Amino acid sequence: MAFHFLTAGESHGEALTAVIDGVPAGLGLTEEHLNEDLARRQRGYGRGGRMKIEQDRAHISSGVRWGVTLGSPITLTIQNQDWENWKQTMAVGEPPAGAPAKAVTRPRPGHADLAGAMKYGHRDIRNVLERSSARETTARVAVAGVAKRLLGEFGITILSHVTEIGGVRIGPLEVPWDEVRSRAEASEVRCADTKAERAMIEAIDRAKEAGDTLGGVFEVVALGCPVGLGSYVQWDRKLDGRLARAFCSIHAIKGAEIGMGFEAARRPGSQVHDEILFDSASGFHRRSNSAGGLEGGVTNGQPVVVRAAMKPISTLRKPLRSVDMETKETVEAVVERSDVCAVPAAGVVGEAMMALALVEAFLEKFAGDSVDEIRRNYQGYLDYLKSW
Ligand code: EPS
Repeated sequence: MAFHFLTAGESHGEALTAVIDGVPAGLGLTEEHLNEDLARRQRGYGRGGRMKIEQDRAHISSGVRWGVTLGSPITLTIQNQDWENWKQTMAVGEPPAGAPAKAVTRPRPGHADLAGAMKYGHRDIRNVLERSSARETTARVAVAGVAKRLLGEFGITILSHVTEIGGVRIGPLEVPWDEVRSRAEASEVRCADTKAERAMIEAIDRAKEAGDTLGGVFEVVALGCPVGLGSYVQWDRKLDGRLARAFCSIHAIKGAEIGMGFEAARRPGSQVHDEILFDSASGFHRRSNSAGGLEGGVTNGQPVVVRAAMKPISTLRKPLRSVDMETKETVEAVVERSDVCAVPAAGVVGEAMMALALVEAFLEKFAGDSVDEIRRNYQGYLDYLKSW
C-alpha cells in the first residue's frame, strides 16, 4: 500500500490536520515521536512572534492502538494556540456581529497573495494567505515523524544543517555526518560551522534592524539507504526527480540540487563522477559522493544529499511597493507579523520532505501490510545483495 497523506488547516484557524494512509501495521508510534521534530521546527534564530505563542504538539486520533499502528489511516491534529485571538476573524459560521475584519487588499511581492486572489476570486487576501502560509509545514513535519519512525526501523536516519544565510556561507566541513548533526542541533541557526554561525546571526540582526528578511541554503542528508530505491525506467519513478519536487514544494524554496548539484555543470567528468571500488569486507563502494547517493534516479548506497535554496520571506517590515487590489493605487504591501529568517526551520521541513519521498520509494520496493512483512522482504533483499 502506498504511503500518502493530505494536510488541511488555516494558519490562524482552529487546527492543522493530516490524514495518512498506507502506514503498515505493527509500528511502535506515540505522539512523542512526532513532537520532538515539531519543537525543532519552531526553533531557530530569526523566528517571529508566532513561535512564542505556539507549542506545537500532535494529537493522534486514529490508526494507533496501545502505541502500535493498526494499518488503518492515521489522523493527526495540531491545535493552533493563536486561534483564541482569531476566533472572530476566522469564524467558520456567520461573520461575527459588529464590524467584520477589514479585508487585506495590499498584496506582498513574492507571496501567493495576488496570484492566489486572482485565481480563486478572493477580494480579501486573508483567504489566500491563511492557507499559503508556511504554518502548513507543521502538519508535514508531523506526518514525516511517522515516516521517520518507519525508516528508522530499517536503519535509515536523516539529518540537516544550514550551509548559507544571507550570503554568509560555511567553510568546508571535514567531519563525519554524526558530528555535523550534533553541531547543527546545538546551534541557534542549525549551522555546523561556528565561525559562519556567528556571522549568520549578525546578518540576521542587521536585516531585522533594517526591516528586511534573509534567505539561505540548507542541506539534508539521508544515511543508511540501501542500493535500489527509485528507478531509471520511467520519468516519474526517478528518485532524484521526486526529491526535487518534494523540496521545491516547501514554501519559499526556489531551487534544489543533489550531491555536487550545479557545481557539476562547471567541471569535466573526470572531476565529477565517483570511482567504483570493491573489497570483500564492504563490497562495492565509492571514492567520493558527488552524485549525492543517486545515479540514474536510483540510490547507490551512498548518503543521499539534497540542498535547497530558500528565498527571503516576503513579508517585509519595511514593505516594498505594491498596488491596492481595490483602489488600484500604489501602496506599500501589507505587513503581517512574520519571521526575519526561517532557514533553520526550513531545514527541519527539508528533513520531513526527504523522509516522505524516501518512505514512498522504500514501501514501493519492500511493500507489506505489516512491519514484519516489510522486514522479511527487506532482509531477503539484503541477503540477495550479499551475492554481489
Ligand atoms: C509560521 C507561522 C506564521 C508565520 C510564518 C510561518 O505565523 P503568523 O503568520 O501568525 O506570524 O510566522 O509564515 C510565513 C512566513 C508566511 O509567509 O506565511 C510557522 O508556523 O512556521
